[in-house]
Amino acid sequence: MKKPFIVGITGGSASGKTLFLERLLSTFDAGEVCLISQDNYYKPRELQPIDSHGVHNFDRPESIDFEEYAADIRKIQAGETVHREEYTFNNSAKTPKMLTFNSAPVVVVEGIFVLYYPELASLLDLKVFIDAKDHIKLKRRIIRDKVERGYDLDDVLYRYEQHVMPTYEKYIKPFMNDADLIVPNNHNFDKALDVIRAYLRARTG
Ligand code: UZR
Ligand code: MG
Repeated sequence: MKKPFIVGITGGSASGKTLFLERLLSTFDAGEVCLISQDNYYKPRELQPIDSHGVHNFDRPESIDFEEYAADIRKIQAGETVHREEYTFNNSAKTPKMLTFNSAPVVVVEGIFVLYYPELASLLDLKVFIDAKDHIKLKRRIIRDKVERGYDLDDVLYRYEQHVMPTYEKYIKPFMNDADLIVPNNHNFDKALDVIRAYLRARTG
């Protein structure tokens, strides 16, 4: 098998990374693409940094076990299969699934810090940055955190102001300059998705 082609997708929280990937991956067969998300490499809650108000901060680069993440990406790049327990966010009632990542011609690496860590960024053959305006990200984040992650509004706003925004400014946005492609996602990303899909399609043949 040819060496997998590795695409990194980053952008601020709630910029639309996951939706972009759902749309992208839905047009490929399971064996053609492998998605390995940074979400599944959060360190356990008890190891998360605590801010000055005693609140866990999940938006620090050290919140992620990037060494394990990079090691697993390298394994997939070498054609191996990787197993990893799903990360269930705030939802302790949810039993984590065991995830299996099979190597594939196209491997997608997604998360807020994939360009920040040189160990991760250096593995990427194509770097995509999804960019949305701050008020749009906040709106999406309020809705998502309520529906999918079970946080209440005060909690969402506190984290957004105290953790998410400072992280975006310091650890995410500066790396926009390192991206090969920037996809604006304030309204929709349909054309950019078509272009990226066709480019990756050519790499699965
Ligand atoms: P995306 N996150 C949680 O909400 N709960 C956790 O247990 C772990 C992480 C959030 C994290 C970050 N911050 O902003 C976001 N907080 O997940 C990254 N608080 O995910 O890129 O899909 O928005
Ligand atoms: Mg996401």
